[in-house]
This record gives sequence, structure tokens and C-alpha cells, in this order.
Amino acid sequence: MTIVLHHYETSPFSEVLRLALGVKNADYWSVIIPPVAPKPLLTPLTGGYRKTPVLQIDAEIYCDTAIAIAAIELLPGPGLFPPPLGAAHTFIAAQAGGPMFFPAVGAALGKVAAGIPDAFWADRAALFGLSREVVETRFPHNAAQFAAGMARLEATLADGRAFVGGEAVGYGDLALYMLAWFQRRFDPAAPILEPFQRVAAWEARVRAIGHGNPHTTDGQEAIALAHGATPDLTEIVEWNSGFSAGQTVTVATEDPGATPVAGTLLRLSDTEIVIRRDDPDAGTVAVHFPRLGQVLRAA
Ligand SMILES: N[C@@H](CCC(=O)N[C@@H](CS)C(=O)NCC(=O)O)C(=O)O
Repeated sequence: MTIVLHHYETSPFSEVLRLALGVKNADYWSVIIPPVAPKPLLTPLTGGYRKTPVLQIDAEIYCDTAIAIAAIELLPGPGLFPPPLGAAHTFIAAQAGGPMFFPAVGAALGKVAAGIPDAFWADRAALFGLSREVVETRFPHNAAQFAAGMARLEATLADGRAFVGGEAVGYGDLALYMLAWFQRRFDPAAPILEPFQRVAAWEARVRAIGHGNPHTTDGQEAIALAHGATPDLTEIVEWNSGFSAGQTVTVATEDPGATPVAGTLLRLSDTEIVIRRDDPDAGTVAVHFPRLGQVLRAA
């Protein structure tokens, strides 16, 4: 079994998976993908999903951290959903990757937006509606929202717990950590985090986990890996879902500029959508999406 992380250094969601692979002390291939579309060596694997990161295990392709985390959780090593929170870590991660995410991005980028190339902003404006102008004009609001979120985290840690759920690190910590980590990408001192000293100590504990054991490789190798492997083509579609196994479908994120991915439906449940794609370069692959946050349509 070969694990591949398709990511780029400055991607906050990638940091979540790098740390999750660190928790598991996993060996994995690291493939650096472009931060903007097009992504010609990723598309054969995903069928058009272009967000970052993507996790690959042989011919299984996991689009979105929410579903990649479930695959990483199956690896040997400490669990990512430790008690007492258990599965409730997913709610914390959804808060960090949902309502808290764009304020954190805005807080980090608001003052440096002018120095970021036009091509980046054109890409993010088309995908998320996030232009340089929006980021610059909303900076005070985003900074206030981000600080309010960090104040919640500071309050959570006020009883002396090491991590949000107690003494063991969990998925919720990794997802919250990416928000603080992103501030420090642009200014290691991150004045916006200065009032939150418990958060700073918690950040050091999360950072100490590290990224496991990445081995640098490239997109061609990852495509060849998929081509040489056979995905799990089991068909299980919930009978009352309105969809059936083998049906041609598209899956798209809820982003304004999302690219729908087409394939035939293998599995559908409340947690996961899995489609089969037959790609000229990558061969037959099973592409996994979380059910939450994806638009599934009959094609
Ligand atoms: N819900 C997705 C969000 C991923 C996401 O928005 N990633 C950002 C980068 S951290 C992205 O895709 N930006 C556009 C790109 O990389 O092409 C997940 O959890 O993986």
C-alpha cells in the first residue's frame, strides 16, 4: 500500500493532513501540486476536483480532508478521534474549515494581498469569489472574526487541558491549528495571536507532532501508481437515496467555480460518495468525497 499526499507548502488544509500523517508516523509520497488551476498531473486522478489537498492510496483517491482523514484513521498508530470527544472532533473540524476558515485567510492575507500575484487572485476569485479587493476591504472584519474564534480556543484551553478534547490530540486540534499556522506563514510573530498565550503553547504541542515521513516524488509517479493498482469497486448505494449503483453521476463542491467530476456511482452513504472513473492515464480509479458539502447529481 502506497500513500501519496498531493499538496503544496502554504496550503492550510494540507497542513491538517501532514499533521494527521505525523500522528500516525506514516511513510508517504509527497507530490507538490500547483496552487492554482490547471493541475494537469492531478486531474487524471481526480477527474477535475482541483482543491488541495488530495490523498491517494494506490488507486483510491480522496478529495477533501474530511474524507482523507477517515482513510488516514485506518492506518496504524494513535487515533485521530480520541475519547471523550470521539466523532465530535468532526464538528470542531467543520467549524475550523467552515465559518472560521475564510476569516482566518482574510486575517493572514489582508495586509499582504498587494504583493500576491494577480494570477492567484484571479484563480481564487473564480473559485471562491475571493478577490484581492474583497480581502483588503474586509480585513478589519476578518481580523476581528478570527480573533473572536481564537478567543474561544483560548477559553477552551483555560482549564489547563493539553488539547481541545483533553490530553490526547485529535482531528479537531489539527483543523484549528491550520488557522493559526497560516497566520505565522506570513509573519512568524503573528501579532493577532499575541493575546492568546494558551493557544501559543497548544500550537507548540501540535507543531511538535511533525509531518511523519514524506518521500518526495512527482505527479507522473503518482499516476503510474494508480494505473498499476486496482481500486475497491464494491457497490453499496443506500436504497432510499434516489441513486443507484452503476449510475452515471457528477460530484461537485459547493464553491461557485467548482468543476463537476463525472463517473459511475459505486457507493453512497451519509458519510461518503465513491465514484468509479476510467481514465486514459491513471486507469480505473475510485474517487472518494465526503457526503457533506458535495452536490451529487444524476448525469
Ligand atoms: N473542504 C476542503 C477545502 C480545501 C480547500 O479549500 N483548500 C484550499 C487550499 S488550502 C484550496 O483548494 N485552494 C484552491 C487550490 O488549492 O486550488 C477540504 O477540507 O479539503
